[in-house]
Amino acid sequence: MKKIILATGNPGKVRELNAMLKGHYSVVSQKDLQVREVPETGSSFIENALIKARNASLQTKLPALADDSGLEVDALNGEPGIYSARYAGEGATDEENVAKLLLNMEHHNNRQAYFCCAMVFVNDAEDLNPIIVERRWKGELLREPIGTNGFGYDPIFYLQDFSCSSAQLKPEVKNKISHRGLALNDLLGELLSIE
Ligand code: ITT
Repeated sequence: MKKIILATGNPGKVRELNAMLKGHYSVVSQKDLQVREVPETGSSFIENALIKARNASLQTKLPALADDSGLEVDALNGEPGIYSARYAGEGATDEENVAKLLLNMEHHNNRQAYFCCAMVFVNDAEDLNPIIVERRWKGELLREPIGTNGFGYDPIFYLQDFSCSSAQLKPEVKNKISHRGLALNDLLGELLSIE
C-alpha cells in the first residue's frame, strides 16, 4: 500500500482522516516524523493547505495530504474563516474559540454557518500538479455547546437534517457527510483515477 504523510498537527483531523483512508493508504502523521510546522501565511484555505502539504513533503520526502479548514459564519461576514483555530488567540483551546464565537453571536438571529475544507495532495514538494478540492457543509450555530464527539466547533454546529449537533453524530456518520468527508471523497476519486 502507498505511504502518505498527513500534514496536520490537529489530533481531531488525524483521527477522522485515518478512519477514512483505511484500506486505501498507509498513513503516517507528521507529528510521528517530527515535521516542523510552518506558519500558515496564505489568505485562503487552499493556499494554506498547499503550504502545509509542501512543507510536510519537503521534510519527509513522502507524498503528503493536507487539510485546511474552518467555520464561516454569515452574520460575521465569513469569520472566523481561515483564523478558526486561533480565533481566541494563538494557542487557544477549542473551548475558548467556541466561547468567543458564542459571545460575538449573542445578538445575531441569523445563525447560518458553513464548515469549509480545502484538501491538497502533493506527490512531492515540487509537484506542479497538486490535487486540490474544496467542500462546504451547512449548519446553524447553537447558543450553547452540546455533544462530545468530534472537535473544534462541532458542539455548536447544528444540523437540521439530523436534529443534533455535529458533536452528537457518530464519527462514521460525520465522516460521510462533513466538509472533510466530502473533500476527501472527491480527492480520492481524482487520485485513484490517475494512479
Ligand atoms: P493543522 O493546521 O495542523 O492541520 P489546525 O487545527 O491549525 O491544524 P486549521 O488551521 O485548518 O487546522 O484550523 C481548522 C480549525 O477549524 C480547527 O482547529 C477547528 O477549530 C475548526 N474545524 C475544522 N474542521 C472542523 C470540524 O470538522 N469540526 C469542528 N471544527 C472544525
